[in-house]
Amino acid sequence: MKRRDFIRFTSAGAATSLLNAAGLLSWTTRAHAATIAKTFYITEGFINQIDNTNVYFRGFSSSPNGLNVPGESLIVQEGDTIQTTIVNTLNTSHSFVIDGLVDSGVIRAGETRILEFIASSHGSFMYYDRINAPYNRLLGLHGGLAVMPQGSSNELYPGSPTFAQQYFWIFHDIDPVWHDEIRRGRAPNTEYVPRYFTLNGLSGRPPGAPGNGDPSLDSMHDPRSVLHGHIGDRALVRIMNAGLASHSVHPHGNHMEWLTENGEIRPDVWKKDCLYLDGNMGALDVIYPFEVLPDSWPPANIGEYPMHLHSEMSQTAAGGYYMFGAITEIKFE
Ligand SMILES: [Cu+2]
Repeated sequence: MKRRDFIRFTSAGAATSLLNAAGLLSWTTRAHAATIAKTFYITEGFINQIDNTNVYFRGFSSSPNGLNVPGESLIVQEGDTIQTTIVNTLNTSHSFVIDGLVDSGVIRAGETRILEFIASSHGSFMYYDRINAPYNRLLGLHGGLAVMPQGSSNELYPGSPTFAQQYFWIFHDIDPVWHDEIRRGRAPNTEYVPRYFTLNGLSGRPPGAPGNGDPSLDSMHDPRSVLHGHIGDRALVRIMNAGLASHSVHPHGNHMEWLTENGEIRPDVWKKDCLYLDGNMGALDVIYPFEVLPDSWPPANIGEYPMHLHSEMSQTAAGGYYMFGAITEIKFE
């Protein structure tokens, strides 16, 4: 019997164990399975938006006093045992679900539940709360899980095109009226009107705006979201949609290699400029290849390009603040 590793993601150590100095998700293969331990605290709070509205959220947070929306991204290897401890600090019932891998059932108010399950298949997954669906997920109870194929450090699935680095792009859209109704324990009875659009929990803060350049506020400077690399630093992007709005995802500079759609491997890998992302838990896996820009003359191999969504609404906040939506940057260094 081979030695079994036990890896604990603590609240303080989690970010550093997953993100290197540049903010990239790092990964090295292990010859044998490990047990991965992670504690999530279900917490609540208000997040101040650019128009000064305080919007209520709940999250799978890495500390009892924090509020992480989305929850911290996890990366494990196929065959690993994942031991998640869910501490429900709220006075409402919640759950922790990864379709195909684990379903906690109801975790009651104040309850702590330890779940142990095997990461039995590789791919990109959303963990989320399915109680009162989709409301608790919309309030922020969601996050990303990457399961690497066994023994592989550079493939999405065995035989897939290879990559050199990987990211999560978790999109979300927020109707503050719905959030407030759910906070009061009621089911929303108004039409869904998303007012804020986020990428990994943040929106763009264009030059001159409060928070511009602050990586904790500005999605255009958040190292979890900004793709950066040199020519050849092929970037796997695990795209998921926690919100209800569908999107057209458009990174400029290069086309994307389209590997999966809603968990299904594409029969052929196409290169696409824009990709449709379904609302309500749509998912895509793509590789942004960091190639010399195909249409530039003279050939460009450095520069900065946006990733935005091709519906104008998604690029706004509060019904009008343009460039305060779901956007980030791609940096050829
Ligand atoms: Cu575009």
